[in-house]
Amino acid sequence: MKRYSIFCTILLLVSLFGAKPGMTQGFNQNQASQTPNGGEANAGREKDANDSMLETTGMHMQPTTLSEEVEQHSLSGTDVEPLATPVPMLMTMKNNWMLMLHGVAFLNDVQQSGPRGADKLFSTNWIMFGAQRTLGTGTLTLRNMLSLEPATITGRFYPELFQQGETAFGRPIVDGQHPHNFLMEAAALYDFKLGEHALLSFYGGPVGDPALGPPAYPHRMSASEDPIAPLGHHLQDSTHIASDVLTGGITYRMVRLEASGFHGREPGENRWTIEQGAIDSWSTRFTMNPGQNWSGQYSFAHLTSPEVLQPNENIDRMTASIAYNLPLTEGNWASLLLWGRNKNQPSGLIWNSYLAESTLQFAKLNYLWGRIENVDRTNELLLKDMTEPANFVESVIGRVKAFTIGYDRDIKLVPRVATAVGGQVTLYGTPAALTTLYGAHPVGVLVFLRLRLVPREH
Ligand SMILES: [Cu+2]
Repeated sequence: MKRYSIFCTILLLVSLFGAKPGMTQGFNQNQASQTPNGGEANAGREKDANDSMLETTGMHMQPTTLSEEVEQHSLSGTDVEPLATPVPMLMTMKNNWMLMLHGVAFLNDVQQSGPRGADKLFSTNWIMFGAQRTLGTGTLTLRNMLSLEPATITGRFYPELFQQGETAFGRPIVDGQHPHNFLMEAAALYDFKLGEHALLSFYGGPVGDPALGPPAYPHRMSASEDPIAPLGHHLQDSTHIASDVLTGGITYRMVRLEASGFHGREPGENRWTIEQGAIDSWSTRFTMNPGQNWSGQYSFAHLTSPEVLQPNENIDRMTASIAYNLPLTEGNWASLLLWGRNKNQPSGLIWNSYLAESTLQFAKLNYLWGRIENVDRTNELLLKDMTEPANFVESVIGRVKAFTIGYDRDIKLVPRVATAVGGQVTLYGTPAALTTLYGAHPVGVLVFLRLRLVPREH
């Protein structure tokens, strides 16, 4: 525990110490390259790395190859998006460091209908500090991501009909989503160029995001305005906060292959602490980014004893996804198709989840989005407010459908903080086995205030 605390403290200090003074400069990703090793950016950096360099040179920063996208490390873990995806963040140069800061906070009020519906006011949020520089012949990146959700989501979960996964007060969470950990990520990354078209990458940290699935929902552009978790979270991208993660990857032209080792147990209920454990689980991911607008991945993981209530159970998780991003003159259009599947061992229980989501930003200040899900649920949903019986055998109870549509609009209040008010409606289709408990078509309505750090030009 002690060595991790030291590691995290150093990372936090490095990012905070450097990041704070420089952040008065706001840079748009479209106007400056954030890849220290990326061609012109590197030449410029070596010549004169002063605070205003990027602003004055106006270099192009949109990655043009998968290697450049990987090296930017603007998402969680080693995740990538289509090359044309904009990344809202503040960035600047300080000495030899490129400093990055991005984050988002939603203040949400949710109201749900039906016998199991609940209401709550809560906030979902995260902030990420990044620092990047050339080191030796490669690029070193340090990253620290924090969330205040352990404080802003009271009662250990927020209401979300049909959501399951993890525990609250020793019971399975039913119709709710747990908060993220205070320490979402503390990691160091090193990328080493192997010739013109190949990149060798290493990633590691006491808390990190192994190579599994697409970028987790809080970080991907196609879900940028939807504050709540997909119902398929625990079949798709829930490993984005894992302990003791090590990843190696090799990128060649438009393809990348990665392998990770990590501790398989999900974070415990105390979301303030850092956990640790043996590296007992692994994942592997194949990524392909053909052209500027597409990104696809296939990944497989073996999770050892992920759930505290079923310590003898392991999970094989498989995911595949295709993301598409099209920048528009006054906005952006980001979409994702995603399949995730769990196979519980030794029971052999197989459950699937399907997701389609899309977010359209138009006329600069407006966002329209939707998410469609079709997700297998288990009989854990029958255990609401109950302690799990000792002889409980999990089985699939039916497939839930969820359709979400939402809209928000930025209002100009504070420089560098995109402030929006908006809301979304989710219509659910209940499987036959659950209609008496939920009603056939319960509805969830959520209104929110959203704050996002953005460059000054916004
Ligand atoms: Cu999550």
